[in-house]
Amino acid sequence: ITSFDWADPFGLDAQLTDEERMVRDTAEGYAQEKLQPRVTKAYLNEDFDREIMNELGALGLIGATIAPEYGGAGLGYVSYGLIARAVERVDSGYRSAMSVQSSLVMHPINAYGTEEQRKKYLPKLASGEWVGCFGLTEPDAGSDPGSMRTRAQKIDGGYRLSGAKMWITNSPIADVFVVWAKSEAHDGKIKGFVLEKGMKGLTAPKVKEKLSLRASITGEIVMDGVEIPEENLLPNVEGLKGPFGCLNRARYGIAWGSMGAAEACFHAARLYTLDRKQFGRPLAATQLVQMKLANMLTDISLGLQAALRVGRRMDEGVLIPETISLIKRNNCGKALDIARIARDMHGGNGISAEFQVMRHAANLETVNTYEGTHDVHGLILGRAITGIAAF
Ligand code: TGC
Ligand code: FAD
Repeated sequence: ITSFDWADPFGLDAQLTDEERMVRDTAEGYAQEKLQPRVTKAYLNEDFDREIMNELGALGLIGATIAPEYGGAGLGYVSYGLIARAVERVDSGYRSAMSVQSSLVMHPINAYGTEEQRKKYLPKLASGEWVGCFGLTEPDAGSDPGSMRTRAQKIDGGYRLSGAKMWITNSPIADVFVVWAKSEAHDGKIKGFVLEKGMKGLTAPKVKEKLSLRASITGEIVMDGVEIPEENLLPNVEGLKGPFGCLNRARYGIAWGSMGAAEACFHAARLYTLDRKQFGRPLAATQLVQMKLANMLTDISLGLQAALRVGRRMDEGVLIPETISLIKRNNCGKALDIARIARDMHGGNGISAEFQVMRHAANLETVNTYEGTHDVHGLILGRAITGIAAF
């Protein structure tokens, strides 16, 4: 019989390759040494430090799955997941910045773009010299992106884009905007376009007074007849499968990332309740507290194993979107429950920024909502189970 390791019950570590362990250690080291010390202030001041993109880029943590010839690290999806987990252990907002750039901006340019677009954009996005954002959601089209109003009108030599996107991570600081619009020249089908900062008619005002994900910057994208050349169209995809192809990858990363935030809360709750004494004994000596810790450990261990399974399949070239919905929904929902319970276990201290857990809980409210809400992923699974779309 081998002894039980409460921090890694199923031996996740032993299921990784040497390369994956190295990536994990690099990401964990950076996140704990460089991100953890600045997160509380950034969160309280609602401030995203732009320099973080360059730091992530310098370590190869942006666009990790993109080929080295375009500035990526050429790693697999399990490595990408481990990066998300390490970064989100500190803050979901930092993971957001990384996953939007990697999965929602670099991936579509890599997968749907031309060779010229790959050469022009990917290396600068990988290094963090440029920041990218992804505009799908609109004020009146969130869970139902097919009802978007943004239009691309054909003009001589290119397109004119009009419309507004809402709740866009990184947009106020973005250099590159991947925007999805219904294109007149393509029978009204959804196409992807690459916009650049400074184009006439393009603005990206910041969304202020968020009570969640405050260390991440969020904004609108307002397009008032923005004219772009033909070469800024992503030619190789049309329809909703374009943006969904990006979302598959980001949602997969979030399934890992949310478990990182959950682990941070679980470990904090364990240490706190071992240390804190009430009624003459540590809180951890009570049955209620032990049950909560056992539940946390169970959900985290199962969630990580499931994410690893999906990642291994993706690295084998097998991508089943419903399995990504399953882990995105489960892991975000469980992480949010864990963070709320960890907050409760810290008593009054739990509401203080110093103890971190309430920041994670507030962040996970967003993580449970964006990239497809908890219920929308339930409906995606419901459709797959019954054959009936109930959206
Ligand atoms: P539906 O009829 O199901 O599909 C339309 C077309 O898309 C294809 N498709 C997919 N392709 C690849 N991967 C997937 N996961 C796909 N899901 C669907 C499908 O085959 C079809 O193709 P075709 O060729 O037949 O046209 O579409 P629907 O309109 O009924 O959609 C329903 C639903 C609920 C599944 C979908 O709209 C949905 O997922 N809604 C949630 C929206 C969402 O996730 N938004 C995310 C915005 S980005 C974001 O939140 C970034 S936050 C990032 C951060 O800061 O970390
Ligand atoms: P709605 O779709 O209006 O949903 C409201 C509620 O209704 C939810 O509980 C939902 O589950 C429920 N609901 C919806 N449809 C149904 C149904 N058919 N049956 C039952 N219940 C239903 N988007 C981007 O494009 N790019 C980004 O970078 C980005 N970043 C974001 C960052 C932050 C901080 C936030 C908060 C959001 C971000 N989003 C981004 C948007 C995000 O993807 C949407 O908020 C999300 O998809 C939900 O859309 P909605 O807010 O319009 O809610």
